[in-house]
Amino acid sequence: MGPYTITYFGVRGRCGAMRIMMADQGQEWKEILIDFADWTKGDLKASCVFGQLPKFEDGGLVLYQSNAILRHLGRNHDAYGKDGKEAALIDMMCDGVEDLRLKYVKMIYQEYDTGKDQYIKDLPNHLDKFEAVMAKNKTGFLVGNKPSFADYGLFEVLLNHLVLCSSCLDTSPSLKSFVEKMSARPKIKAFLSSDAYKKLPINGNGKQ
Ligand code: GTS
Repeated sequence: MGPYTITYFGVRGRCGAMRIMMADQGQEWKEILIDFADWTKGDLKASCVFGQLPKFEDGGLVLYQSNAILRHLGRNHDAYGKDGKEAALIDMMCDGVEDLRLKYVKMIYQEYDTGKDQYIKDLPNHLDKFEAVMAKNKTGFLVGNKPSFADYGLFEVLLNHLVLCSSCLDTSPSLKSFVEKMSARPKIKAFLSSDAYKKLPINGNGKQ
């Protein structure tokens, strides 16, 4: 597979899940980090289909939209379910993760000082849905019996939430065990302790 190249700003942001996924799949990739101050100066922004990053290259294929990139990786690395029904459920869970990510991003970028406490109070209501799916499936993954791209997305968004509130999974035993097991997968463990991962802030505004 590949070679893969990610072009993105120097944050985990919307590339957190795909990086963890590629690391776990034993897939190497190249990073091109863009300084936000230079972003609008050249022609990169104008060349991006939606005027935004991340940009992902798989050989000659150029992709934008982080969830489309995750799906592409899911297809390439057999992490998109065993059949069409599992794939549909994985898509559904990916969209559910996206809804949570959007709430998180809105709080981080627009309401951190005024809305963080309320966000944390409301969090069990959002996490309960994932807890119920995880508990029902009983395999330690959202769908099927191995990690899909939706699991990597959920894992990464939960890591961010644990930074926001270290006790946020205390009432979600299945999610807590999921995060522990994903974190202990050898290639994920190595990636999470690498400088490449640790040097990048979670978000572009320094809030977390
Ligand atoms: N839906 C897109 C995706 O999932 O990839 C959103 C991409 C996006 O919002 N990119 C932001 C961007 O390019 C950076 S970040 O929010 O991912 O950190 N911003 C610069 C700009 O000019 O819009």
